[in-house]
Amino acid sequence: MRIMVINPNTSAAMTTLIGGCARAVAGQGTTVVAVSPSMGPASIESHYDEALAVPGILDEIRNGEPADAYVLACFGDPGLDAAREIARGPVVGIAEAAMRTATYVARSFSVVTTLGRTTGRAQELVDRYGVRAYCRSVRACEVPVLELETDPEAKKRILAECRRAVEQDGAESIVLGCAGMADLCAELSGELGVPVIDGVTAGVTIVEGLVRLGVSTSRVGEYAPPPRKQYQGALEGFAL
Ligand code: 5HY
Repeated sequence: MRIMVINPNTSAAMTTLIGGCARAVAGQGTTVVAVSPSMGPASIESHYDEALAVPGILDEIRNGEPADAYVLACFGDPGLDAAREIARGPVVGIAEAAMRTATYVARSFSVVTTLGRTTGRAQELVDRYGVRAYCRSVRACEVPVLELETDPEAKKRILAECRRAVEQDGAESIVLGCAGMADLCAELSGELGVPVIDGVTAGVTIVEGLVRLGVSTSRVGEYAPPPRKQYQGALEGFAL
């Protein structure tokens, strides 16, 4: 099977990191194609960024290489519902994947993400995915997304925030709140002594399972293909 992992921001280095982590967990016979849209924000750290990332995501799904399933590798799960309306196979966002996975291995989790201004979105997703009873807290390490790979203090700051979540908030597991943290799971888990879950790798294993089950997005009701219509201006090419 072929899984498309979409990094919705346009940072090539992050797409490479995400692709490597996704391939490390993909099963035999699974090809992972990690892509980034040709248009969109360099990183997604605000509602504005998130909104502007969605056309690029949808363009990749419509015009990119065909795939059996998709992972949206941005913790805000941007465009998830729209992607499900048009994608041929199942689509999972990394926040949903990581949060739900945490509930299989612990009675509680905390999210540790990048900037504090994105914690409201993470809280919204906790409610949307019905895991409020498990979520102890949403914390931010205040490391900007693109500095995760360049700031020598980044790992230390993420670990410190994870430790506060475990020791002060009672979190029995950690959900990493950025695709750029995907390579830190094992190291953080070893330091903290609790499960640390990243949505990129969780998302790949979930969609692999859905494809193996022969299960995909329902075409009835809310995720039915969108009604045909015209789109003007820069979005003219998005007519289905
Ligand atoms: C992400 N932003 O996973 C999110 C993280 C965040 O560019 N990739 C991004 O802070 O929402």
